[in-house]
Amino acid sequence: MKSSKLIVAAATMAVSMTALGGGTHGGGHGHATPIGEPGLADDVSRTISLSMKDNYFEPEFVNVVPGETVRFSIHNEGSLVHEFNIGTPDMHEAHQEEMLMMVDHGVIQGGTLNRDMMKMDMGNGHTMEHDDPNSVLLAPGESADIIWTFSTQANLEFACNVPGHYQSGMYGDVQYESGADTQARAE
Ligand SMILES: [Cu+2]
Repeated sequence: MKSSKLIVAAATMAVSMTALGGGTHGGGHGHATPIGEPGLADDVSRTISLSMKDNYFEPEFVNVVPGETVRFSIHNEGSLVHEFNIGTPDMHEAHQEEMLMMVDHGVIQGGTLNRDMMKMDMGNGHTMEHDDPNSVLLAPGESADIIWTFSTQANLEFACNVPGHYQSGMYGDVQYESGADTQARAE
């Protein structure tokens, strides 16, 4: 994992193709992911509607209960491509390097998302397909649902990792409502 200082430097340089080879964004430690897991529609306790604007989310934070399964109904109401991604700040930072490559390759061009190009083999068996269950990439006017079961307390944010968007404030906190104070210190 790179330190947070490096992301700014990385944004100014070409990112090597190997950055795509990192595997799933959340699985870096080989243990049960702390961020939760994809949920089942039958378990959904409520729907949270989230709007994407240029460049911020509305609302700017969400409250969840540990173990709760939430349906996020996400709408891109901006004029740019935006991402919704549930993860830790470290995960978002790593993901921003991959997103930078998608811009470098023309997959994301302002308000245009080239889904065909996302499926192309980059020559190393990897694609720029954006199919992780904790994230979705939306062109202007598009909507999507993500059903997510939250684990116990973790330092989570929902964020847009399109280059520059996180830095301009396009992220929000996942706040745990109750019963989670015992683990609140877990970074
Ligand atoms: Cu964005």
